[in-house]
Amino acid sequence: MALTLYGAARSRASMVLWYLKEKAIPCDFQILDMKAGEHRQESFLAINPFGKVPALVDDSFQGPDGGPLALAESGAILLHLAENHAAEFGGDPGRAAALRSLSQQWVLYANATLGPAMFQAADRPEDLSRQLAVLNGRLAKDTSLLAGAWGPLPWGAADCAVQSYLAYLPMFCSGLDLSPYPAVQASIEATNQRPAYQEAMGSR
Ligand SMILES: N[C@@H](CCC(=O)N[C@@H](CS)C(=O)NCC(=O)O)C(=O)O
Repeated sequence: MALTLYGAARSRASMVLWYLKEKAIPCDFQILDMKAGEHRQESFLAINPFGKVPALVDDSFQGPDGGPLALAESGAILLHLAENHAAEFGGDPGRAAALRSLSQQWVLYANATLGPAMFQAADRPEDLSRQLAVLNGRLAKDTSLLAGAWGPLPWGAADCAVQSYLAYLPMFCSGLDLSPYPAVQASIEATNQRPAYQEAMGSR
């Protein structure tokens, strides 16, 4: 079984790399030189025709062409790893199905709702403020987004996706006052202290 992750400097591949390191999943990390256009070369377009990173090749699964499974989109890659390499959704089938669905919800929320609100914060600051207020309430109750009736849960794909974006807040929205959201601030500080996060950020 071999996994290859394709990424680039300061790209969304860092999110996936962080997950792999937290879960100690072995993976070969290939850094593409985007300035030199390596993401537009035939060899990479065969893996992701959109020419974007991250992309993952997982030879423990067969893709539709009969070769190793090639996956694009950071969220899809995270959920694939959570399901098939980190066994995040094991145990009782009902609980596993709910955990899987909620993880999908948080990963899609991070990529489709939180990320865009951060990038559009200058034009629509109220959207980001509303989201941060909700996240602050959630994170004040528990640092794990899926915790609750199921008791304490290990850090997982849902946390990885949301915390990755939150950790970028001070950089992407440098003028934003985070003091109304102390639990979000604490989450960002905790992310920055995690050895696997530091390692992932250092090797991108
Ligand atoms: N929604 C995609 C976005 C992928 C994406 O836009 N990646 C950027 C780097 S962060 C990229 O490869 N850009 C190169 C290009 O668009 O040419 C994901 O989450 O993986």
